[in-house]
Amino acid sequence: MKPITIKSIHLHTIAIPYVEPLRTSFGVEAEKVAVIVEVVTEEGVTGWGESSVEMAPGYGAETIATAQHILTHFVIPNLIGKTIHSPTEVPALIASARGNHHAKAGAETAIWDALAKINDLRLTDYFASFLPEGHASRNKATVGVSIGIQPDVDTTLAIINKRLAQGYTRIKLKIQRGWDVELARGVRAALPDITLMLDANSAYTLADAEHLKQLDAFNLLMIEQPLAYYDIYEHSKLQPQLTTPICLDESVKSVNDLQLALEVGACKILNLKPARVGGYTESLEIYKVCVDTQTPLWIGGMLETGIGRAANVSFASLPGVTLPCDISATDRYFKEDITEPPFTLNPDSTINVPDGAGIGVEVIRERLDEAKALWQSLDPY
Ligand code: OSB
Ligand code: MG
Repeated sequence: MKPITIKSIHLHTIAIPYVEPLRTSFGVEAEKVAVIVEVVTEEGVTGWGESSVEMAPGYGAETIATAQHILTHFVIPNLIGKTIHSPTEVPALIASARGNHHAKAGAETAIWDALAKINDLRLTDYFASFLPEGHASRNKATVGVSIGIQPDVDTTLAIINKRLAQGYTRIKLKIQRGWDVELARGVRAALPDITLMLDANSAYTLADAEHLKQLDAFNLLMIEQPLAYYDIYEHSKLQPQLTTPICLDESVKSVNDLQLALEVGACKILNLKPARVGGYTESLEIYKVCVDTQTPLWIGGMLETGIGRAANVSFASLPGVTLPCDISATDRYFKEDITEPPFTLNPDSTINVPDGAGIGVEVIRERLDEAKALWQSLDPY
């Protein structure tokens, strides 16, 4: 395998208008924002990664400003001039900065991309090379769609029906206090057979257990992150009270968190967002634990641009990812992305892994510049 030597790293803070914002229990943002990481190597290769954070610390603690700060002062200085033989060396190189997983994941992904490109490998095949035999890419990811909080059940049903007609076969609905049991009842009455799940984004406490038990009546695939964003303990008290499987998202930030959660019975399913765990090196460790423990696994999303989406589709195509992922077609998020070609949905609710080396999509410089200009005009801080 050819190594790379890192010559320079450039950050691009961008904003892209959403076609349809996603309202969650923690809020709504009108534009997709992210810090895009561009790694340039001495060999002349450019790698791309996405630090998927939001303007507000509503999902996790990180924001655009923290990602810029941590990358600029504590991550990039530890990478410049380094010769890297394997992307799995990166977490140790940047470990002196604690936490800040979303920020670090952008840099780590860009290095995965650069090393994959210099070795003429698709990212998906590069990931598989770190796994036991039998884990080759399926070349496509099975996906669903995430639907935000709506004003009423009828509006929600209209959106679900639109998504089903487009070919999505797994529907995730965001819920919050006061928008849960009646929603599930209304949707199930109209659509008794669809594959349906709910995501609470930490809207409840353990004191809501009796209330949440009502959701067991609606044949849900899972309920995602009902309790606090940092909690494993109380989820282990809630899971035995529900027949609906709990899926953790926010509170699993490492392979250790997952091992703890499985040992105490806090969840039966994992939503792995590579960004949330610091990138793909840690994601591969989590993947192996899920395979070994036969824990159903899927890849979550943060409404990524094509850069983050391409890497996530590449990972989601691995066979240990057993449930439909939160990775939808480009047109569900944006009129125009900063990459080409767009991701499209196949009739079997899958999205293809791009053909080219690395992330396999091309960053369009003029669109990146436009997205940077939109960020500058927003100036939300
Ligand atoms: O909890 O899964 C989540 C988006 C932003 C922050 C948190 C979440 C989400 C999604 C998006 O559900 C799913 C997607 O990218 O399509
Ligand atoms: Mg979630």
